[in-house]
Amino acid sequence: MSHPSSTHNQTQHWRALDAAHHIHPFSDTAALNKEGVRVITRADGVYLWDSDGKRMLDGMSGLWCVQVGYGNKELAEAGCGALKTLPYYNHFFKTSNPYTIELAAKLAGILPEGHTRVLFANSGSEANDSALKLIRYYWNLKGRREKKIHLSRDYAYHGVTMAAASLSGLTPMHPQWDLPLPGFEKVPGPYWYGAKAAGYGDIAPDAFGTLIANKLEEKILELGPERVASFSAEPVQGAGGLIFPPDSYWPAVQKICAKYDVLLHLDEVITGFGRLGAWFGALAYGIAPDVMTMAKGLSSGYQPISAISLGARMGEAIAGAGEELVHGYTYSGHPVASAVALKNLEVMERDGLVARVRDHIGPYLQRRMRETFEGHPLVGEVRGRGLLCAIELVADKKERRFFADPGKVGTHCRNYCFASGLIMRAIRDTMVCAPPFTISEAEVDEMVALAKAAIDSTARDYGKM
Ligand code: PXG
Repeated sequence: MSHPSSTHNQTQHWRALDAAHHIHPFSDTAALNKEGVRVITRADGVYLWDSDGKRMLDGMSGLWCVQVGYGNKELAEAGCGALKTLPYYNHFFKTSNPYTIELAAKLAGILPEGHTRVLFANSGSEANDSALKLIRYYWNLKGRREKKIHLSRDYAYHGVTMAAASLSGLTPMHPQWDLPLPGFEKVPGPYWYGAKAAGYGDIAPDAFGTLIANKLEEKILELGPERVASFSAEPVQGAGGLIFPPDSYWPAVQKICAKYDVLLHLDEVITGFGRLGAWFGALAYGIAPDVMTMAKGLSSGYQPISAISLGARMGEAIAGAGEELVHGYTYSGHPVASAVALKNLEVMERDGLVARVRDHIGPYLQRRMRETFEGHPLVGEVRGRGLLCAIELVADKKERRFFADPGKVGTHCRNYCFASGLIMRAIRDTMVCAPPFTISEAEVDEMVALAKAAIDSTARDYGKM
């Protein structure tokens, strides 16, 4: 297969230009420039190649998004077709286009009940920002102008706009920007594995799920239900450490939101489009959200596109408001992105990729991970569902005690992964994977073997083996 360039000089050249002119997201620019970036030049299936020709197994689907795997020609052709036919037009001037119309209708067919209307944006952050505006608008339409507080959870990741970062519960995301904005409040998340370290004692998962849901109720009562507009949450927390709620959590949260008339906003940016073996986390956990946001897997990451879907009560109020909705982006429902997303959903449906995650490759990955790591001296817990899996590296397995300097051991392990050609995320000391839905059993075996070698080496370096 052709390759732009694999010479060492070419890599040096790109590194120098990147260091001189390009500031990277979530990176220490000075440190990165000293080290030099890895230049990714091509991808196919579950593999990436860098400019020196090194091959890597992408256990993260990019950033949790490449559901159909790399190199899908049908998606490429759908994008090319739209680029040639209608490279751009907008939806502002009483206009629409076939790609976006068909995509909206397709989404209405797979979304949870009542979610028949969607708006489009270009990223998960924008979708969440838009969702919060729509929540405010809904309450204003209802004459409940005092409902302005947005609740969300510790460890939540909702993106980086002023509002989405305010909604996020990862505290390092705030000080550089004087965030959160006023009116954003946090409640604890249902991180059962961390419960003991957080001082909750030896509590069973379901009891913990109920206890944490009750903290939401306490917070609503403390702030005054008449002031609380919404509760935002990821069905499974992703970038915060792959936190799966105990079974008791979501039913309790749903009841609390209904009881106090708090709109439930589900952020399905990671969990949407089959990651858990159901089209949405809402369906996997039986949640009925008022508003949902989605991105990433909507186009398998092939194009930047996101969507906000409205459940019946928000949809009817907003679509029937009888006045201009003063919101929208130049690229809302971009024809090329819409064409690619539409093809992506068609391919996922036709090839049964969600069922594959639910019935075959998801269970296979979960079984292989558990049998390989549950007895490992450095591993406290293996948790996962569908094609999401986390391996928690701990100082004391029996006591569920974390390492004193969170992130150090995880980064150490991630460096071993990278060196051996495996891409896994380290979130604090949790190793995380979310491979493409097209991954084969043999590729899962390869991923597990590389992860095992990296975790064994880490364990030896920390005197655990
Ligand atoms: N919500 C969730 C749940 C996400 O995971 C966003 C919103 C924001 O999406 P955009 O498209 O604005 O980036 C995300 C994004 C990581 C990582 O390191 C995760 C994300 C983005 C970047 C890095 O795990 N998630």
